[in-house]
Amino acid sequence: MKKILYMIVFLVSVIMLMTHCKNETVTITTQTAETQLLLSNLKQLSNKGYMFGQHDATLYGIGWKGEEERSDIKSVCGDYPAVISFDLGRIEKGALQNLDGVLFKDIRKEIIRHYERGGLVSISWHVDNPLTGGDSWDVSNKNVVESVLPGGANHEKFQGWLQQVANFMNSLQTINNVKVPVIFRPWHEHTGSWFWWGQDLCTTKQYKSLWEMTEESMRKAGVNNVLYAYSPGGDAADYMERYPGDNYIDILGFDTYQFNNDEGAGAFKELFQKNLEFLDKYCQKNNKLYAITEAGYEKVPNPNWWTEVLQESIGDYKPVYVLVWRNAYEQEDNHYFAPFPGQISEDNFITFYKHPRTLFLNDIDNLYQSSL
Ligand code: BMA
Repeated sequence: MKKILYMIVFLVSVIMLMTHCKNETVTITTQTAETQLLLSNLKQLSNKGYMFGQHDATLYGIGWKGEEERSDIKSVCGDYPAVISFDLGRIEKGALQNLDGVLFKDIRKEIIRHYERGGLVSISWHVDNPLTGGDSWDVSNKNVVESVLPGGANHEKFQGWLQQVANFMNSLQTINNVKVPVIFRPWHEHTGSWFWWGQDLCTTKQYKSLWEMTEESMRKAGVNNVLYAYSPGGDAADYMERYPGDNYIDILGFDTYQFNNDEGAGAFKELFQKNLEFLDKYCQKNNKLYAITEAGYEKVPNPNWWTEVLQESIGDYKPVYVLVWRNAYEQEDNHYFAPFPGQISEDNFITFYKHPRTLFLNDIDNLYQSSL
């Protein structure tokens, strides 16, 4: 009898040990050496100046698409933006191209190329609505976040969607099998209510759980080449309300655009200063980085916008980068945020480019080497 009891205790211990080890391998996936190096290099770089970036910069621009080694920024100032961002919207459904009609294989190629140039890559995710079948902007139902969390009707389905994102992150490998470190910036602009994960569409607890679940799923899928960025769209007053916590976030950002013609510049500057002041204090105290994850003035109708509005709004603060949104190639859309040859802010952009604190690709050393 005693023997049997010992046997049972032994077997239970072995099973517990195995389960424990299994969990360990799952949860203790640390970031790759390149990802850790990138983070420390970014911290040093923010003392030198702020990098300039643009979304989809090398994929298309005004009047062109899919040309190698081209970008509207480069056509204007002769240099690449130091940061390029890309969007994974529709990857969750296994689509071949994203919501802006760009093939994921081209996005992957451009990410690896920009890494090889030594520049920084950021990734956003305008994920479709898993409950209604609509897009990110479909806010017709307020239970979407709840439905993807553990216990929700769409939880399993959404785990599959997260797996698609993880597969893409894991596929970002050079020919030497180095995994390319990227910034991942999901669940952005949640302080507004225009995305299904926005302010009025879920509770604070649900929003935080969404982040926790996302990062946990990435880790379980072996994603170890990602730094996470948080980017509300509002102002500093409600900045921390839904902050997932320092354990989840590497870079604290914000998305702020100028609207309503030139009179909007005052409001833009004010919001910028308020956010930057708050972030500067918080990040110094907590050893974090901050960035302007999205900014811009559509069609840049102010010829001096770059120096008189953007640069002045940033002042002496130390964001690691400022990124403007895309220059859509369909000219008739008039949806662009950076200058291109002939655009009215072109000359002023060159002045902005030459300023010692604005960093373009040639101003930075390779962000993945320890020479910084
Ligand atoms: C928005 C617009 C849309 C685009 C989306 C994702 O701000 O540019 O046209 O589909 O970003 O890139």
